[in-house]
Amino acid sequence: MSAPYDVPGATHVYSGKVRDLYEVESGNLLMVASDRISAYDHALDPPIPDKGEILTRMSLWWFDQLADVAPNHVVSTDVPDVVAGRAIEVERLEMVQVECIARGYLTGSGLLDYRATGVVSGITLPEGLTDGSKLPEPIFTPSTKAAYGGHDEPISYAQVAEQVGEELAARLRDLTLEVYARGEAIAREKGIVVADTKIEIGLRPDGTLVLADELLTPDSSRFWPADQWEPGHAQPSYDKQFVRDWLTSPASGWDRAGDAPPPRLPDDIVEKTRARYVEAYETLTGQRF
Ligand code: PZK
Repeated sequence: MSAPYDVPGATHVYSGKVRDLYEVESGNLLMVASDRISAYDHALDPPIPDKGEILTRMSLWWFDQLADVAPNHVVSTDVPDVVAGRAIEVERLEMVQVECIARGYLTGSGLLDYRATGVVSGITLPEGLTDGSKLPEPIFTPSTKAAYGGHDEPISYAQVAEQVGEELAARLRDLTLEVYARGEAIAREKGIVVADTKIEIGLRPDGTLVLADELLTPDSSRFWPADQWEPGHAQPSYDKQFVRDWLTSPASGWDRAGDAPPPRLPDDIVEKTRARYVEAYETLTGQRF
């Protein structure tokens, strides 16, 4: 794969759907957030202007907010000009090969598992829950880390313990739930429900757990407007609702079930979506973007 940005002094090593990873001379990594957006499992065109910078600044803000919960991988925001604002130099860690997810609300794959079995990640939930229900308490719902393009499979806590050992499994679960609890409480005060979050955890050589990747952004978490929360149906997405509504409207002419890629987003949908990312950032942090 060719490097998305030509970054002086950095070697491209990996690309995800919306972020790219480079290696720099010190041995550290450079994590670059693009403006790409995905919906319904498709990368969309055009990108959302400033999205990468907004989410980078949001992650940095969260790393600060949660600095007393765990150390993070941030080394420096002094990065080459071509990626200024959208990149962070980070400490290279040994990444945990489990997706660490906490859920405080029931939706998505958790809801599907609940409807089929009453159980999510090995945890039996009470009867009568529906799409968007608040759970009695947040739960740890890990999944496998699929290769690029693959789909993560939910696993139980017992399977995490088999994979990484009892001790590390317990530390991953406890940290994930603490990050979620703190993040949810902070966002709630600002009128944003964080329904769930996926965090990336790495290990230092001495065994310290370190928060990596992005933290509590709308790409890694489900953000819902708190004033519109109403269990019983899919909740509107804080950031992507204009995109989803347009893609599934007759106006787009797109068949979500078909093979064709989604059509190009109209300018007004791009602009309204950008405004939502700005609003999320400003609402959470109290700072102007
Ligand atoms: C690392 N990813 C996923 C994220 C991508 C890929 N601090 C770290 N040390 C070692 N490895 C990683 C990290 C982090 N973060 C993260 N893969 C490896 C990923 C963003 C963009 F292209």
